[in-house]
Amino acid sequence: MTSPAPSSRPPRAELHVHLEGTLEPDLAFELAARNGVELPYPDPESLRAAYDFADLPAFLDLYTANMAVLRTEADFADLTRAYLVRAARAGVRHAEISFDPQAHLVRDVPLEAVVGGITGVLERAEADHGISTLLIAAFHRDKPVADALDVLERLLAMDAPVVGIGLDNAEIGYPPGLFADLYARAETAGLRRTAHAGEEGPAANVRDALDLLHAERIDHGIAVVQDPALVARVAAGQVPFTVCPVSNVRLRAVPSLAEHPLPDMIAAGMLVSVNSDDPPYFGAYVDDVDDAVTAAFDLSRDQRAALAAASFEGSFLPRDRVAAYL
Ligand code: ES4
Ligand code: ZN
Repeated sequence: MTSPAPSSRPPRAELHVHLEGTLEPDLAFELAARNGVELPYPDPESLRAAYDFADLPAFLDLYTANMAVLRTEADFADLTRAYLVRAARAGVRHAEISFDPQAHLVRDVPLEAVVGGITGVLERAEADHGISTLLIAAFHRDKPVADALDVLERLLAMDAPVVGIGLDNAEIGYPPGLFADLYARAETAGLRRTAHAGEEGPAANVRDALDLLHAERIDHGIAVVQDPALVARVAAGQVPFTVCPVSNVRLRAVPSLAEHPLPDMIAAGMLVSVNSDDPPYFGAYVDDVDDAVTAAFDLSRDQRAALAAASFEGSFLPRDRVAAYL
């Protein structure tokens, strides 16, 4: 897909993007060659052709397998830089990027290499790419909470520049309440809190993320529409929801964009932003997602401007920084 120059789009923030999910097939092959890692595909085109997913677990299998090419601090720096270059073209002025520390520790990649590679580039993101950034450490809900707590303590001990924590991976069978201790520790440490909930799981997971984890923001959360009382609550409280409509279609959480609950969430007065999730895997960076949503729901210029404003309003930036973007 081609994208017009950033000036033709309203400035926006991106609040829901997995750094490891921004790995383009070309870069995957470049890093594989550099690190002597064998990918089970002959070329980048064949890898991209495999990006056809039956559900979230099928996507997570390939997403996790491709991480084998990420080994050194330079790899994480290159990955981060490539995302920022493309995000700038999409009109992104502020990005809250999550990464999966556990996915690299299990492969014996040092936490220092992961954090060092990412933050070295993020420190220069404003000067080099015109994008302010915040980093979120996401934890795997299908792993024991003790693992997550251990990694969080390590991040705190090394004074890693993370603004907050998230919770990702397969949702079914791993309800939010399992991570109450992790979120309590993060809250005590002064970290911000988001969590994937109601992506493939029920509305109760959204409620539990709010009540049991004290999540300040919900990633996806599309199942909320199954519970009108909860919709009223999150609308009244202006809880930010970072929705990824193309991701939801590509992972078959919803049958089509036309049937996506985004318009209902907006109509209910919820604070909703539109995001990419894992752009190359789902064939859409956030400008492509904006275009797809605009076409599917025939959004007006005002509605698009409201979504762009909501992307900043739902951020973890201080209020004066948000105001400067609006
Ligand atoms: C993810 Cl789409 C999605 N859902 C849950 N966890 C994830 N990690 C990366 N992408
Ligand atoms: Zn996600």
